[in-house]
Amino acid sequence: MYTNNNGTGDHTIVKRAKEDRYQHHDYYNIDELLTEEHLLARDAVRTWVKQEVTPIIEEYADKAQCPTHLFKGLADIGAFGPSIPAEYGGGGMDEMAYGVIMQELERGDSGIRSMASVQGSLVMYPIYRFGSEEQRRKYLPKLGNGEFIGCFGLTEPDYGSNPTDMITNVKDDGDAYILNGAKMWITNSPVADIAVVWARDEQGIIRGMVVERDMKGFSTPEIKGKWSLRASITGELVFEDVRVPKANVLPNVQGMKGPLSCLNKARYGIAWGAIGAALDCYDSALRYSLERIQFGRPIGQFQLQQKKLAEMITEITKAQLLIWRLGSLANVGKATPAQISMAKRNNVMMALEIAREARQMHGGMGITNEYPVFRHMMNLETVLTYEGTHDIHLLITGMDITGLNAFK
Ligand code: TGC
Ligand code: FAD
Repeated sequence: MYTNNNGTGDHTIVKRAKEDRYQHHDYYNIDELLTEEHLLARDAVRTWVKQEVTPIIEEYADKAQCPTHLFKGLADIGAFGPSIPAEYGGGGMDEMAYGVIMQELERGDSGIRSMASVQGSLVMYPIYRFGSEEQRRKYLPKLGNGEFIGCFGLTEPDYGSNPTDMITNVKDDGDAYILNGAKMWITNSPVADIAVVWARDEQGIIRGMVVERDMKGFSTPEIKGKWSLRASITGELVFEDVRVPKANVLPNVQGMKGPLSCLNKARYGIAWGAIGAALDCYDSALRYSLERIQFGRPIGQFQLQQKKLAEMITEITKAQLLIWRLGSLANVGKATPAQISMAKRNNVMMALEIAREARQMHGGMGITNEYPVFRHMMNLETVLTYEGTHDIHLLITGMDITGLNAFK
């Protein structure tokens, strides 16, 4: 319920259902660069978001609850591992299809996109890429159809931007490893059935392993009090002498290139996803500017408001072109980690700045949950930080162009 704000002086209370009036915006005809398959995938996810996410997301964000019932729906629309082969529970599509799906999900909410990017890029992908055939057959179909929820444990309380120095460790114990340590800020951990965990062995080598929910000594306390990504559940992973069978260790990778390769996939998806959040903020601001009357005319008629809208669509279009090119490179296996960093950094900051401008354009209404912009803005503060902070991605670009490491 809200007070009519159309400037007519009619202050009757009208009911506004959580109707999703989002319209397609494609200023540079970028759809012409996508295939029929990409457009079908995108439109199917957009329809699902309008039906399943928009009507409930404000309430879940308000209560800081995760809509866990959506995991099954995400599986049904093919959001888990879109580019993993279908025989292993993925969608068998290309990287561009994966991207447009992430964009549409984040148009709904960054937390919903997070559910899908963790499951697909950070859990299914490492098992597919680095796992044994037995591990692939055991876990991937169940992750793909939403029967299992997964999480990814890299960050530790004292090692965020610098996971290479992690202290979580395993010790050899015959046919198992004994795992000790803790991971922090782990998306989905309190509801996860399995966790892909990265830990240091006795030789100092980083190894990946699948830890299952019922393993003794393994717990996943929830982290509460987040003002951002409120519809996404976040927790810790605590390991107290957890006996992990050696059969659960991913055999085909050692060292930091294991987890960092997974991050390439997820960062790529985030670079697409951020455009979705930006588009939703732009869409809402554009519509509001045409409906909101001040000084006897729609605020969209004032030059200052037009400047904001014109700059928003310009920045969105530049981000779309950047990601389309990155998607083309990813499809042929040529997208470099540094190129992915550039896109993640650029597109997330672009989206955050658009969310902040859109909030201003909505005036006081912009701080309420009548409109999606403040929720997107709060979410994007996390997106700017996770999967490598804004500054870390700048340093990755800096190192790539100079050859000099400014991290340490
Ligand atoms: P460095 O010495 O440069 O490299 C160590 C080894 O890793 C290789 N490598 C990569 N391999 C694949 N992809 C990449 N992007 C890679 N970057 C490095 C490298 O070639 C080397 O291999 P080898 O064989 O020679 O050993 O590593 P460093 O210790 O200097 O660290 C580099 C740095 C700072 C860039 C890296 O640590 C980093 O990216 N830090 C940021 C941490 C981060 O992004 N954490 C994300 C946690 S997961 C998360 O946030 C999920 S949120 C999910 C959601 O809800 O959506
Ligand atoms: P820090 O590394 O302590 O950084 C603090 C500040 O210092 C930042 O501004 C950073 O840019 C800056 N800084 C650090 N090093 C340098 C440097 N060398 N030069 C210049 N500046 C520097 N992790 C997972 O493993 N799995 C998950 O599923 C996951 N989900 C997350 C969900 C949420 C909601 C959040 C908030 C985080 C999640 N993370 C996850 C963790 C996330 O990846 C880390 O928060 C992020 O990598 C930053 O680490 P940090 O928070 O420890 O910050």
